[in-house]
Amino acid sequence: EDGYDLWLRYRPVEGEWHKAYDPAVTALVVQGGGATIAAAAAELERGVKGMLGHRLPRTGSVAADGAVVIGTPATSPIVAALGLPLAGLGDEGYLIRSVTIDGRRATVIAANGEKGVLYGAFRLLKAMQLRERIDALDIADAPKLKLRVLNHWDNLDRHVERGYAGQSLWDWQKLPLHLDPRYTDYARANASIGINGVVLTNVNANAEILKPIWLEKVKALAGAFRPYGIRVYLTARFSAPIEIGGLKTADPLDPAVAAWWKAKADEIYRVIPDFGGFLVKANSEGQPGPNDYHRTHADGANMLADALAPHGGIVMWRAFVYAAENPEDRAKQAYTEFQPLDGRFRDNVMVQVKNGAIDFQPREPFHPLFGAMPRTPMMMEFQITKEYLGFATHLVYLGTMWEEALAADTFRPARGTTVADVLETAVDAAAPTGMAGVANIGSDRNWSGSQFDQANWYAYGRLAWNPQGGAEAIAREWIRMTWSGDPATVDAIAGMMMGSHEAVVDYMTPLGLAHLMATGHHYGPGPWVSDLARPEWNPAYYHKADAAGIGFDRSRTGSNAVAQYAPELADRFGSVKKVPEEFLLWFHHLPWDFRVRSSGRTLWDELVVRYDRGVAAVAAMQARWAALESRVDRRRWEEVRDFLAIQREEAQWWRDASIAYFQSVSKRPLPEGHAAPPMPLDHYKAIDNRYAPGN
Ligand code: BDP
Repeated sequence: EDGYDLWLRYRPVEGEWHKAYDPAVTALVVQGGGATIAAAAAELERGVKGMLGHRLPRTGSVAADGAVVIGTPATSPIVAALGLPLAGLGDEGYLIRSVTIDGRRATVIAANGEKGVLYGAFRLLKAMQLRERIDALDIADAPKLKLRVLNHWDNLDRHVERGYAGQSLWDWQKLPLHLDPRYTDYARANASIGINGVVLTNVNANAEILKPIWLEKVKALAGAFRPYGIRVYLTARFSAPIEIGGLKTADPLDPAVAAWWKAKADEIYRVIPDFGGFLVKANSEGQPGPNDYHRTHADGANMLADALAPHGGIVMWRAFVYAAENPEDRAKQAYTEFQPLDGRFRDNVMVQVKNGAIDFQPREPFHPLFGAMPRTPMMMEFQITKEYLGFATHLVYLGTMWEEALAADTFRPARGTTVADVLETAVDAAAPTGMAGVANIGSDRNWSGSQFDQANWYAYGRLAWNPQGGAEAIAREWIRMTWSGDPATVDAIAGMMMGSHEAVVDYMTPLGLAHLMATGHHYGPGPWVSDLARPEWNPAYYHKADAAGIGFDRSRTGSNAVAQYAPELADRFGSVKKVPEEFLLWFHHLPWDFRVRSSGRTLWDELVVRYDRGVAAVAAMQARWAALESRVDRRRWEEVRDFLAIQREEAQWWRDASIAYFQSVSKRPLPEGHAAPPMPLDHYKAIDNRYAPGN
């Protein structure tokens, strides 16, 4: 096994489960329906063949015990006649029930729409993958968010920005005439976790994609994904009217510009009638945008929204902005620019906000925009690809990190309103809700660059479906489908995964530090970097370490970024006594001798202890994995073993380099029992990139 099958391995079940499942899945009853119901049927056939070894004959009616009946009341008279309670399930939810039809035992997968049937089919297969009983089923489920989207940062030359899993899956050269079968497997995997939209192109956009020749290729991909309930979206380069439209300006208030986009949208929808819409990165990191014409983000987003609205499309407008003119505290800019625009966006605009206010760091407090724009549909943006978390070779399960962000209390409008609640609560009944995840998928056989990064794709999809879903439960179901159902193995792997995020935080950015990565590739440590052109590109800007202490003062006496949170949180984060320890240095600049509450150690000693704790946690993962040698298949086991060895070396590198640097500033001795870095600081400074892929 090389990991290609992801969590959809459908390996044979053990004898006793064979006995239990066989009589419950003897035939498949499909009455009518379109391509999505056909995809559901094909998946059930595939899964049953794999797990039980038998074909699933199609029958027109329930003729014997064990039929699986799938459909909507509109496509299937049998489903309609059952009068099932589908009312609360929306377009995408499903109901799976053990029923009796004409005196025969049957299982029905019913939904209001075909997508729900497909999701239900994957759920029934999952029940078998997890060895749940399937003879007395009564499962009803529906997604809590409407848009569950992957953002591919894929360039048209197939290079993936911040991608560590090979090239882009989209083989533009062979499209539209050749459809790689991987497109279907990709769509199956996405549908199995409820993802219903994919942005094909990089946020650092190229206007070319909007030309007719490319749209034909996009259409072919859309056709491959459509049966799986997935819509395609594109990134829109704001200056496209100039670059490919021959206009002199891209000013959103210029009628010729608006007309160009309207015509472009009309053209796209003629080619792809169910096109999802645009994702836009504007006035950020050199990207063009409305500010170039002294217009607001709302002016820009609304102009595009008006072009898409007649076709039902939406604009996902990113709030990831920071400019050279605001060097005081980069963390404040998005809120400062966007919060006053609340209520100024069209109904089909979503503001897409990263989980934290800086940039996908190993740990950040939640972004203060969540809860602060109650009249604006707000979309979460997580990064599945591990740009700042050791790329694909470090085993880091992101489920716990995302759970922490989603469970954070915004105190807006009142205590108890979590980030997940903000995402789930539509601003009005018709308004969109959603989540975006920056994909970690590429052309590698294992899709995500490592076996364990598949878990992050999986967990993202599950949390987009239900932002309240628990990271541990998600990890455990992924393990059972991906590795083994043996309880001891599941426990061991779950233990590794559940502690893995805390480990990377410890060995890279403990106690609320952030952005200490070396320039460009964001891989190894570079806390000493302080000579880049813009202040906020430098790690030194973020840690502010000097002889007196370390940390970024965002309290009232500092940048006052705390004031962007609800008053209760501003008070909590702003107080050295009350701030959660994991965010200590995110919000405060403190003396090296500051006493850390939980341990009573000095800040300096605590930092060293945490760096070492991180390295030790990686060593513990290695030991756990070594013990599983006979429990999982060889090839995947070896790959993980090797990657853990890389991670161990690099955790040590992070620890040694960071301590060497901070010690050169703090001038303090290492606490007892903690070894000095083996090499002088200059050695670590000279390691420039360890062959890390760049941008
Ligand atoms: C940063 C990445 C950069 C992205 C940017 C973004 O380094 O490659 O283009 O985020 O999200 O983290 O737009």
